[in-house]
Amino acid sequence: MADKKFYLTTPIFYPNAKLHMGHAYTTTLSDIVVRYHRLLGEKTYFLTGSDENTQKVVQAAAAAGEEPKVFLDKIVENFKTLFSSLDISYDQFIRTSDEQAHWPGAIALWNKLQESGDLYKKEYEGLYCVGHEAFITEKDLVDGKCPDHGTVPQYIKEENYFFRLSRYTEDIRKKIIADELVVAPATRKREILSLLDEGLQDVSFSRPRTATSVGIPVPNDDSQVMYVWCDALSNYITALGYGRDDALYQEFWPVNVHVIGKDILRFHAAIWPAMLMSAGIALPKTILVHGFITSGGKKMSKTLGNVIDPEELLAEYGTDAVRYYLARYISPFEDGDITREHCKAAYNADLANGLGNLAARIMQLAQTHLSEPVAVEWKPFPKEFTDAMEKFEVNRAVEYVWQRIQALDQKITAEAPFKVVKEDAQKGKAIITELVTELAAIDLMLEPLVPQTSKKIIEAIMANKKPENLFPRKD
Ligand code: ME8
Repeated sequence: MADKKFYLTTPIFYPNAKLHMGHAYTTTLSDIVVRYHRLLGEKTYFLTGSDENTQKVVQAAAAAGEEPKVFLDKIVENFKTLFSSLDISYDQFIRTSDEQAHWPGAIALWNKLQESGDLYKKEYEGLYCVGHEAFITEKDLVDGKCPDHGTVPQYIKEENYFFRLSRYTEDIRKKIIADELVVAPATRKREILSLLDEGLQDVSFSRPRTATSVGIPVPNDDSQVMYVWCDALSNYITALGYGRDDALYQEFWPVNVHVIGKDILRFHAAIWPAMLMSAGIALPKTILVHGFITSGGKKMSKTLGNVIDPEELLAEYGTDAVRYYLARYISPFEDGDITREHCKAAYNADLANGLGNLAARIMQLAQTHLSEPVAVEWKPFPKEFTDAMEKFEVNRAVEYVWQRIQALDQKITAEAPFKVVKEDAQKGKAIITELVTELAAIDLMLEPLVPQTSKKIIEAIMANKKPENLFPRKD
């Protein structure tokens, strides 16, 4: 097991604004999956980062009246602060503006596509949506605007390099059908297959330097810079040192899981595999596609006043409560909902009255009646837990852990060790020891989900002491 490796990535986020709940979800889900694999003893590598060579960012900096670099550094710092508040255990944060870490690999990959004859220059005319950082078609528009961003797209006529995506449609289809490239869940697999059934068109892979002030220069053609998605997708290998110093690349590629939201499925399950095939690089093993978070059934928006800011939520409830909510109440496969009311109710019921109360009850008994700490042994995870985690059904894994918490609560009530210990000290102590042992088994499953709480509980067990109030009730 020790030499088994596990490499997982999040999307790299646009640093044009602060991260919102959706980004917090992607990253927390990713962290839970990585922590689980780390606990199994696998060698893990966890990558996240920011997608910086984009017009969106330039526009946002201009709107803020700042130099792009100053603006970017501030936002990226803010991303990292949020990740630290969420206890995201990433190994590397890649920035695509990093000319040392990212650019050589992006250029090396471009050269590979070129060598395969998959890049050609063509005059192009079309509509560009800066919100999407992608060309869109007339039929995508509603009242002349992009329905996702509410903006009128730019009409563009220019020379671009095109990538022969069409050449790879059939090969990608076969790999996805055969689960050589797993697209999970099945609904997303069907979605991408139906897109592939229609056939893929070649895509623009560069923009004229005059059209955008940022971008990685196209090798041997000063007039062009790489299109942002071509540049961004390559981060998954450049971060490992592809085209530069490839020890990590050799060790960790192919990636085990790319975690993405449903909005960027086409880029990850069609364009990216085609680029890799063209370059003769192994494909990702799994693309895990989660849904979108809404609040009160609606997209969060300032106008509706239903925006829940992750920083605010963290300040109110703390790291583990936010992680818990996301893990349990947002399905990794479907759209999910979060409201302040539900957060509070879940906090009080599941954490304050549930886990917090259970740990306090048991450790109070242990501290009072046992003369020394219960020796805990590491036991393998139960099948119910591993099954759910291996399938990325994190919410189901959490439900299972909370069933065990409930069952343990019932055991205390049913066996009443606080009474038994008065009549038969030996018997009472044996029950308390069993309770502590079960609490320790539960605690190990809590580590990927609520790491700070898990640590506090195991420390309390080892010190044979009641922990501090883990989740004070909120009124
Ligand atoms: O697309 N609910 O970056 P981005 C859940 N830079 N998740 C959400 C969400 C929501 N409402 N909104 C966004 C980009 N996300 C590109 C990616 S990767 C090579 C380049 C999450 O900042 C979800 O994971 O717009 C989505 O895929 C990602 O944020 C998009 O972040």
